[in-house]
Order: sequence, then C-alpha cells, then structure tokens
Amino acid sequence: MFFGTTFSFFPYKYPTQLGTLTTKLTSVLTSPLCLVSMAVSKFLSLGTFITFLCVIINANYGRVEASHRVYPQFQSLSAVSVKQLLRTSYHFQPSKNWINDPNAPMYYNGIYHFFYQYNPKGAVWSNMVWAHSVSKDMINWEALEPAIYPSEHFDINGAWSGSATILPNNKPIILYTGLDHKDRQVQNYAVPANLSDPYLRKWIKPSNNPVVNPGKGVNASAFRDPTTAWWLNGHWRMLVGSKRNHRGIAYLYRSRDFMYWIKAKHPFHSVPYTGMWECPDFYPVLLSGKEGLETSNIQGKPVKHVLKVSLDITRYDYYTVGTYLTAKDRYVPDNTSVDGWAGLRYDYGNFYASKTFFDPAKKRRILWGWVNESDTTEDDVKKGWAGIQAIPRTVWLDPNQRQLMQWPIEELETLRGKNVKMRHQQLKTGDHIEVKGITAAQADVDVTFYIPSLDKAEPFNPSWTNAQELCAKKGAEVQGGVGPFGLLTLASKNLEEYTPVFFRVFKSSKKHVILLCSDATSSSLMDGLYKPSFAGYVNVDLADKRLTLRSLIDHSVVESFGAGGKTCITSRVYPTLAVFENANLYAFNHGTETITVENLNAWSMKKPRMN
Ligand code: DQQ
Repeated sequence: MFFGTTFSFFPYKYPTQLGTLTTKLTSVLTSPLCLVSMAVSKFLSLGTFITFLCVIINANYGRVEASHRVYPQFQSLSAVSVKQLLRTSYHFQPSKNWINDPNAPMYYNGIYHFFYQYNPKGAVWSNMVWAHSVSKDMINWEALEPAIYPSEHFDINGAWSGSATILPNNKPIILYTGLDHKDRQVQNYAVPANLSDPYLRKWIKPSNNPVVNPGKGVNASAFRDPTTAWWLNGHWRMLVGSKRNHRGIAYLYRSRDFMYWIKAKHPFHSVPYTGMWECPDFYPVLLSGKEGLETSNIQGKPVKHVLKVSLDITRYDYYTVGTYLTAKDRYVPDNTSVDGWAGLRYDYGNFYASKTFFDPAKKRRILWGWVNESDTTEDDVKKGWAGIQAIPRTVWLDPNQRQLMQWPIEELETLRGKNVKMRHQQLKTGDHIEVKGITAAQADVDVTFYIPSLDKAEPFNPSWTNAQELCAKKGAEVQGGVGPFGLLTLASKNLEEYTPVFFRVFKSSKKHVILLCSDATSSSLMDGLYKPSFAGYVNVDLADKRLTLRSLIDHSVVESFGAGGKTCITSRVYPTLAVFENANLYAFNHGTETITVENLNAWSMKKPRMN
C-alpha cells in the first residue's frame, strides 16, 4: 500500500543525498520497497524474494543514506532574478534561495525568533546555514544575519537542524547538528553573545563543542536533529534522531549541566523498518483544553505526550500520542496510535521536518513545518527560490485524546481584509457557485457545510486504507452520493486549472467514514510537476451533520484544515492561468445529495512584512 506513495516521490527532488549515483540508486531500490517487503515477507513468498534481492543489493552497495538530494551544478548558482509569479505573500519565506527545516523557534523577551535551514548561495539544498528572522507576531518578519554557519572543526561541513531550550533565568541555548571535519554528525551548542540585545543577533559556538559525539555503536552519518531539552529529576534530557540498519531510533541523552551528556542505555523509542528518524520532537499536551505546556513543566499535571518523527523514507511527519514512563525514561505510544507509516500525520500533504515550541506569552504550543516544492529542480533554479514555511499552528490534544488538533495562529487574522459571505446557499449536484469580490489567489476561507441527509453516502470498502489512493480514484469530478463537495481554489475562469479541496462521505457497517482531499491533479497546465491527490481521513461522527473547512490560499500553496483542525492538508500548486486577479474561488458539489453552505466567510489577505 505504500509503494505508490513512496515511489511517486523519486522523479522529483525528494530523498537521497550526499552520495554517488550508485548510492542514490541503492536508496531508491532498497529503502521503501525493501522495508515493506521485509515487513510482509513472513506472509508472502514475493516479499521474501524481494527481501533476498535487497540483501544482495545492500551487501553490494553498502551504506544507504538519505536526506536532501544534491545538485552540484546548481548549489551555488546565484539567482539572476527572483520570479514573483508564484511566490507566496503571507507564508514565511526569505527574499530568495532555498529553505528547508524550521530550526529552534522560540520566544525571548517579547520577540519570536525563527531560524531555518537556508542556502545563501542558491535555490537547491546545499551550503546550509541557520538563517534568522525575528517577529512580534509570527506574521510580520524581519531578516537578520545568519545566526550559525559552518566555521569550526565541529561544524565545518554543515550546520544542520536543531532546537532551542530556555535555561533557568531565561537563558536561551541552541543544540544543533554539525557535520565535523570528518563528516561525522555531532551535536553542538550555541549561545547568544549578548543577552541584552533584544534580537539576539550574534551567537557563539564555544570551544568545548561538540557536546555529543556519535560514540560506539551509533551510525555517525545518521545521528542528527537534537530536540528541545527537558528537565526532570535533576537531569536535562534530549533526543537525537538516528537509525540502526532499518530501525528508526530516538536516542536519549542526559546531562546535569547541559555540557556533559551521557547516552541512556536504552533508546527512548524505536520502531523497526521505519528508516532514519529525522527531526524528532517530544512534548507534553494537557488532557483537555487548548493551553500548551512548557516541555519540562509536567509535574502533577494531567498530560499525555506526543512523539513526532520525520520519516526520511516517505518525507512525511508522523506522530503518536502516548505515555512518558518517567521512571524508565521511555516513551510508549497508546494502543490507539499506530506507530509507523500508517500512523497519524500532522499534515497529509507537503509538510516535513516540523518542530514545536512553547509560547509563554500566550501559553500555547506552536507548530512550524517546512512546505517543500512540487515543481522540478530546474523550475526552482529558474524561480530563484524554493521552499516556504506553513503558517504557524497552535496544537492541542483532541478531546478524544487520540489525536492532535491544529489551527492557524490567531495573529494571522490581522491580515484579513475585505470580507465576503455566503449564507444558506444550496449546492445541488453539479453546482459550482463563485465566491466573488475577494483576491482569490491570496485569501482565507472558512466554511461550514450542512448535510441534510446521510442516506446517500456510498458504501465504504474496508480495503481503502490509503486515503491518497482513494482520492486519486474518486476525485472531485467523480460523482458520489454525499460529496464530493467543497471548494475549488485557484481556479481559472473556464476551469482549465483548479485545486479542489473537498469532502466525500462514505458509510461503513459501523459509522460514516469521511475523506478530505486536496487534489493537485488539475492544478496546472505546466509540465513536469508532482501533482498528488493528497488526502486524509477525518475522525468525526457527523452527529450534527456539519463539516467545516478552512483553506489558506496563497498563490502557490493551499493549506487546509478540515473539521476544525482534525485533518490538515497542504498542497503546492503552480497555476499558469489562475494567477493574481485571474484566480477564482468556487463552492461546489458533485454528489447527488444537495449540500448547504450554511456559512462561508472569505477574506482577501494583506501582505505582511516578509523578511
Ligand atoms: N534536513 C537537515 C537535517 C535534517 C534534514 C539538513 C531534514 O538536519 O535531518 O538540512 O529535512
């Protein structure tokens, strides 16, 4: 079931890395296919055969690594001009070049700091530094000089991802991965040079770095992305992502003084056949309410914990909800959380290497995620830029305690300009009704659909475990019973191009199954794009016969939140006709059951200060 999803990435600029072509080929041939086949080989003779093949391939070609694809010819090619056509307006991005992972988001004395992986020289991944921006609202940003860049033996070959911790007496400290002079991944720290500079412009990397070496038994080329540290019973703790063979691992390290770290005997958590765990994130969530918690602040509080890992093989972010066994210093996911590739995702679209932080100013936990491109590397070089960040999201535990809820930070609403409404509008089968009067290429749309009757819901086949495959099969044009209904975003006048975001309701023996799709198949007339039918299931019971959808539309991104933030999907799209004032927005229904737009609000969005 994962084959289609995984392999569909490879023609584009997704996994694989620093190696030779052979290594790249090996990773294509081995990682996804072999891991799955090994998992199923107990049951299938074909699986056994493929596993055997993989072992031979692995034995012949040796180490398999994956991270970002390398394009030596483009990596330091300065943008001649930055193409504005598809640049986003209110999503975070620098003025040019490549960006990837969010690093060390934090709040310090009234200012939000955001660091990110950045190539100062070109529009493809390479030459990584920690770019640095500051903001008072996480919407308007001012760019500063890079905070961390390769300069010492412990990071001379790269300054990769990491996290911030606020030490007692309000002292920020950053842990990050350095690629040292031997190309080993080591963990370093950096501190502000001047705590009284409100912008914390300069960061120092003291000479006692690295503070953590890979050590015996740890794969030095798969040992990265330290988490925010937490304090418990006299020790700091932090996690580092890794893998051994094909087992994904979060190693736990402890320290009394933040300088001298010892690896715990047992990994904090690990799962077989999941490959490299990049950018782990671990944090507490309250059992009820939307309030966030500081990572160390759990004593006496009714909490669960969340462990998120970025699976390099699929390039998606998966999380489980579970229990932190503090006495054993281990994490155990709840039995309601699937621990692996079929598990919950923050976002069922382009969203990777994410990281949360606790915002003490508004007592909330905020999630940042990198939204990568779906065009070709050549397109990125021509554009002179690649990568944006999703709108920061507040995250909290769903009252059902089985999943998270996510919602764009409230500050985004300060960008809302002209508002249009649609009320009690019936959508009969085949209708698409225009939402007129806003800048449809740069908009925020929030809609509540009312479903008068669920009787016509199509039967759900239990073999449809892969939402994305189901959405590809039953797209926006395929007539159903209850749905497909939703929004046609970034639509050209004659619908040569459009990105539908829609629901489809099925009936299974016990309950209704709701599918949310964000389908890029018809989004662009351009060639060579990755146009997936991203989708996720939405775990709601429909007792009130209502479904809500919010979509943030920003020229080349559509970021959607289904059912108040239960299921989120971000699509990158590259319209050629549906641009600027030629983009349109419609509400539509292709199901035989009439649906009512009970309430729709759409706003033109203003452009914030963006770096
Ligand atoms: N990107 C960083 C790594 C991380 C990966 C390097 C995830 O630290 O594992 O740019 O996208």
